[in-house]
Amino acid sequence: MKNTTILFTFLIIVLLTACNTPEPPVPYGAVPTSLQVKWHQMEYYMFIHFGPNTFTDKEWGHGDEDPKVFSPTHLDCGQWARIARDAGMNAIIITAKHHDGFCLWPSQYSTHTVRESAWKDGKGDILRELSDACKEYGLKFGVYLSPWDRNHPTYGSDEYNTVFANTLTEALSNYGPVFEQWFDGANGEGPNGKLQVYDWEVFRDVVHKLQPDALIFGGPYRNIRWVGNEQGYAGETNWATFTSDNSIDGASGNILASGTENGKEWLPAEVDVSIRPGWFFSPSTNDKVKSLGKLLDIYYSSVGRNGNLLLNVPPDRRGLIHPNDSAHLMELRRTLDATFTVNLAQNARLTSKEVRGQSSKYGVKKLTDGNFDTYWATDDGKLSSSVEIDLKKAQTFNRIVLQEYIPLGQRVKVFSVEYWNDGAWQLIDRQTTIGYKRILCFPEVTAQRVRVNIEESLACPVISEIGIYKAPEILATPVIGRTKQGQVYIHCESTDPVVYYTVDGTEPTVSSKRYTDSFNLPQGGIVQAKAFINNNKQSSETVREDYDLAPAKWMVMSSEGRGMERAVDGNPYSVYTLPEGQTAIVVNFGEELRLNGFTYTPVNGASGNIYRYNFFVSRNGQKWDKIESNASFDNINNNPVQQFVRFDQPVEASCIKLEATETVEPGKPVVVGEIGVLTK
Ligand code: FUL
Ligand code: CA
Repeated sequence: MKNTTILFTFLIIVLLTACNTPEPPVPYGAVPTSLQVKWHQMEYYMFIHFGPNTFTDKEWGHGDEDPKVFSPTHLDCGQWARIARDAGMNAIIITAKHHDGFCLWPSQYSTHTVRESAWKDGKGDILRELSDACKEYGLKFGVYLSPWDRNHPTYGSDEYNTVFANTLTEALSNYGPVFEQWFDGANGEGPNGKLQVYDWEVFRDVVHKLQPDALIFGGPYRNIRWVGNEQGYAGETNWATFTSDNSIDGASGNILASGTENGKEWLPAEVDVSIRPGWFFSPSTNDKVKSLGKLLDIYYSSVGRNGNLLLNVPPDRRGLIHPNDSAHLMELRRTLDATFTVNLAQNARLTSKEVRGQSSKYGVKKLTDGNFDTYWATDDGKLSSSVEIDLKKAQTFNRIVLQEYIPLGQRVKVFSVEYWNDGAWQLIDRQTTIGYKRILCFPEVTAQRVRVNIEESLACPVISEIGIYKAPEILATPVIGRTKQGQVYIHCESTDPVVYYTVDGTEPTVSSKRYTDSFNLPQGGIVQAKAFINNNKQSSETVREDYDLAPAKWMVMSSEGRGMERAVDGNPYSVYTLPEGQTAIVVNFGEELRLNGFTYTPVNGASGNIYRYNFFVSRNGQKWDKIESNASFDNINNNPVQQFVRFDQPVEASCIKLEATETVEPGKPVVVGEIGVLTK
């Protein structure tokens, strides 16, 4: 009797609790597969571009290179894997076959492989060595294969589709589990000049059959989308949902970067970018490995914007990752660790007016329990809500991390973050999407109370985690640029600095104008900028650009020669090389100007820089007056900086002509970074 009572009471309690716990929110819109959820959780992994191009200094090999050029002297995939692991990455994807058709394994279906190379007397297999190394270091393994093949004799015929399916079969059968199959979208001509129509259905079937757990990048049957650029940036708005038209190139970069709100498919963005200017190693880029500031900026613009970061680290000719690349990767790791180890919200007091069914199962405590699978949610139909975070004492922070519980879909459309200061809420930032992970970066704030507002959501918000962090701020020197139309941009290779600028020749301070957006300066002026971090306690040097009239309407008059517009596009780094035999460049202003002089911007290290010159002006383009005769840009060889030439007296002109009478190395084609005028 007693037992029955106990059982009965127990049952009642169970039933009551069950009734009190509301149902979880129903999924909204397109949702990820469980494989896609796992993929999101990978966040950051390594791309390896390696092959004959490593040795020939090419980005796209032609497929006619001697396979013997492939001859790494100290190849060690264990070194790559160890560096990837130490960098905090959790997978490696390798270019098993790039556009040159060279296979990094001894494929039976090609004669352009490691077997024909000088490496290990043709007995080596890089897919074997790398997949083994990945296992040893606990990394997942992924395969990049370019369907475009500039070597294979069958390319451009039906037969090639079978060859490629066989090639794919080899790569996916013999090296253990593959987490991602990467198909490159570039598609050009094969060795016989023919294009190929790919049989994507067959390729997809091979992947599904041999590696059912692999996600596909590229092609019409993809599960992951390209972000639309190779610079490392996802859109500030980035929906993982996407409505595709089934053609890879059909979507423009912007749509690929931002996804589609209410898109039909779950097709999250992967951000592929190289740590060097090119995808393959070149000795010429050893000093151009992206800086810590730039890498952090890329991290926050990819992982911090609901995308995965596939960072390319190309091994050198020894077959090892160069020390410059690994040093920058480790700096990045250390900075991220220093940033994200202590969550200031961990022991905070969280409150919200809206909790789904007032049930602790969906309560705000779930936001800081470190568990992605538990979440705070509101009642259905409640599409906006706030969470207040009391840090219990004033804390300094500059990063906020938010995560949506994406197995139920991506929902948040507008959100903002505020802090309590002097009796009022102050806005820190207002943004659009969150998705799997969103990291907001902002200058340091010191406050005890923070409020996260979900302002608009497609369905009731479902948030897994909130974190508040303090990142060490990284300083960078601003770079100033101006477009042909006269729009001035100031850019910093780091997320952290606040930039102040002046246009009146005075030194910028924290009371000067704060740079947020480009501004118009077509008539010119002196732009000076300075970057500040750590609440203005630390600053960069001041950088300065002296601008005269913007070349908005100007045209280079030349009967031939491609790229002549580069001499007057406002960009000193874009270069016009005059056609062989032509030594003069004529610029038409499209209006009459009163000139006090002109400027010539040479090209760093170029032998075609102008050393001696004649300079003419004209009011009609027919009759020319010579202003300077066989003058020289002294020391331009040793110090190729912008040259300023002032005339003895002002002249009226609608056209100017700069004629080189001698280049730095006589007889070389003349180069022009930019031509400008002095009107002030
Ligand atoms: C591009 C290729 O053409 C590049 O060479 C590189 O492999 C990059 C990842 O994809 O489409
Ligand atoms: Ca949680």
